Amino acid sequence: MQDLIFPPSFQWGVATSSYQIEGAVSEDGRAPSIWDTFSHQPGKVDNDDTGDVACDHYHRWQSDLDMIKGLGVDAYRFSIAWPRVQPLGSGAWNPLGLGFYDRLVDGLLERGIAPHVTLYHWDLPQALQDKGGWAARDTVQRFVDYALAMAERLGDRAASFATHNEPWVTSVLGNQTGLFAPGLKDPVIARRVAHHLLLSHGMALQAIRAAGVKTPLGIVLNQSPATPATSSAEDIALAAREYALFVRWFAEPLLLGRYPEAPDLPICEALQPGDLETIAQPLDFLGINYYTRIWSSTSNPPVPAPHACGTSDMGWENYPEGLTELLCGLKRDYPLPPIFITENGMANRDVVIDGKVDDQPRIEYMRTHLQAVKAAMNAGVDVRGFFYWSLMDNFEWSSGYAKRFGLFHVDYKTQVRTPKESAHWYRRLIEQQPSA
Ligand code: IFM
Repeated sequence: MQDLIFPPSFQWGVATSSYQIEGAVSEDGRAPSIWDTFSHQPGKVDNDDTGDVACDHYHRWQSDLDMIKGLGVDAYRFSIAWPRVQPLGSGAWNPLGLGFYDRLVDGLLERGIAPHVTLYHWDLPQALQDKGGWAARDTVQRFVDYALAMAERLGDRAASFATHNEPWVTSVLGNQTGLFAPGLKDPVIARRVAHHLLLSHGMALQAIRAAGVKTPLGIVLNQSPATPATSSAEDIALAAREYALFVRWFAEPLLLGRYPEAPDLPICEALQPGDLETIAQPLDFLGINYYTRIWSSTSNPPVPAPHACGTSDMGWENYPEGLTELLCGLKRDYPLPPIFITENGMANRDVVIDGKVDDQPRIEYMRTHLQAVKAAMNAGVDVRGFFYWSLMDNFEWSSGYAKRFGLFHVDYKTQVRTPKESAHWYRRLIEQQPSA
């Protein structure tokens, strides 16, 4: 592991999100989110799984925090379920929901773990979707009110606030392909949603800073480099377009205050004067979620990606070099704030045998991706931390519970958590880092 020694101040963490682990969807005043509605529609999620119980973290949070502490990590990234703290997305606050996150944050601090809070990881209150969801400009102000309230409540204890997790997913998978909640299939709505997400991020940062909250503020983007499958002009052009829609469409307004321009790129018709200046607020950090690369082939059938490092159970190519390529490309193209790798991990077909889960492919994935992070740091990219996705197996959105990303295996019948070999490996890796 000698090649995996990081600077003493580097933060080691694990990540989860509210709907994927909490369960208790109708307890203590929580109202439905778009994911409750979506997952209860037959055929939307594999096996018709829902987040009704998930990992039952809402009840088991204390032992889950002990489990996190046992890993020896410095930091835990989790999200707040908006419909738990403000059930209808506007108006009344729910003291029981607020109390849950107060206790979670205090419980982390008692265990010496830094709480990194994501404000929106896709569980929009259904009441707001009923009024147009993120396609409606009014939802922007609703989010700003919610974000400010959370920042004022937890800002004295949180290590950071990220406004949104992966706005590309909310916009494209939720509103263009319909694979995720709310399940719409309209590219114009999807672009409007993307713009409103970015605008709500900028306005939230303005409001939180104006209120005097000093906690570091940022946003989390899912990003991938795009590789042309061949050296043909068509494949090269496709890779450039896919990179523009996946990476530049979000990075450019945030970091340069403009949308990427090219004749074949769509325009954003929701854009109003002043929006871009609002979106481009200074960032204290940028979170990057990386899993795989985009492979761009115009052939029919497409030229297959090489898959030299194997494939995850999601069918995604393991391509660690892509993380170095991505980070170095971002540094080349944009003025970057400090970077955190807020998610990286793989789904594996994990089974418990004699109380053990021997997930060697995951260890290899982590080892090679951490090497890729180091290579980017050696090339001058300012990476401050790494959060493995995910702490434990959980509700993998439209794939349900079949896909397992966790360092801990979850038996959904008994809720027993079993550390996988990768959890032991991660703990040993963190143990051997120089102390801060
Ligand atoms: O589980 C998701 C997470 O919610 C967001 N980023 C990607 C993960 C794996 O698909």
